[in-house]
Amino acid sequence: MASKSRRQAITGLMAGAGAAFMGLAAWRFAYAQSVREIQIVAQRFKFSPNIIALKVDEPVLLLISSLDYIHGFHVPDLGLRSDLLPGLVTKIHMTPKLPGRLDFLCDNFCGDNHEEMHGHFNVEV
Ligand SMILES: [Cu+2]
Repeated sequence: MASKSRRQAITGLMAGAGAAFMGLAAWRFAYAQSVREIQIVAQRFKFSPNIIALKVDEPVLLLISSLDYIHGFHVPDLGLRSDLLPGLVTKIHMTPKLPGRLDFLCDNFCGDNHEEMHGHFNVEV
């Protein structure tokens, strides 16, 4: 009797874990379907594009490539930054929560016109 109920408990646990896994898989699939991908190219001394429209609560995946240097990608208002290694695609997930302008900039000194290397997101409702 005890072993039967334990077996039922274990079966129940496995079913629960399976359901949780399926739920996670479904969520990941739904997220992958809905996330908008935005390609950004970094090279001395610009980001292309450098003005990007976003929507509040819309998840996006930034795919950032550097062509020539380990530039930085920094969004001060979100406390978000990453190094951009040439030859790799740097992936950054973000979902803006407020409308307005979000500046981004290169924060790795990359040469004489480094200060010109910046852009911004326009986040609209
Ligand atoms: Cu740079």
